[in-house]
Amino acid sequence: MSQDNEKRLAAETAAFKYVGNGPRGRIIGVGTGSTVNFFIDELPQYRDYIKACVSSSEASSERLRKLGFDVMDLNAAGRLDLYVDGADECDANKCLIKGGGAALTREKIVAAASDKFVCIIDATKQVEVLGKFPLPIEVIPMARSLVAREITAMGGTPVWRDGVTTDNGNWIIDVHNWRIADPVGLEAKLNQITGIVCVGLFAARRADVVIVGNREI
Ligand code: ABF
Repeated sequence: MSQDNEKRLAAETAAFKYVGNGPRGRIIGVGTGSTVNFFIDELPQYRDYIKACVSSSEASSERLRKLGFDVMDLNAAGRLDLYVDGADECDANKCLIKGGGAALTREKIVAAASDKFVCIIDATKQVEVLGKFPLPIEVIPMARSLVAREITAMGGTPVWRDGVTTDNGNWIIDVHNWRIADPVGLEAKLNQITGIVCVGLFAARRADVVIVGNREI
């Protein structure tokens, strides 16, 4: 099966099982990326089940609005019981690298506000050890070099994603050459560095369910 078909299948499976089988009139959290775009395109057939959405990016909000869904501010929505999003890498413990699309901060906020985080991926995203995909880190622009030096001292190779500004007005550093054997420990350590807004390592709050194609793990 092609990568795109596997993404579409994961999106269809998540929509059917976690939206279509859920209660009606819910507010659901919706992530970002090409797999999530397939998920959004599935949602019109479950319209009765969705009162509104909270989205992790301007791009997803626009796509949802075009399909006639109401997109709410998280502050007004309160706690969500479902969040569906993609990932760049996923290990056997459902720890993730996210942020290839530069939406990691909002994604982490929506994940933190949700009771169930369903991650939809194709098989190419499954890894034994996280880190082949460069780890995205959102930084306050004036702290870019400071953060880069700290990361270098920790053994990573920081590369500024030049030309990219996040939805929050910040910059992204991608950290190459890191074999992330302890995702929880590394996430906690990076969270202590001044100037870092958010780390694209989702380990403390990892996925609850991962759907690969039509397989759930
Ligand atoms: C978001 O979209 C990100 O956290 C991740 O970077 C990306 C995955 O994109 P795709 O589904 O296009 O592979 O979920």
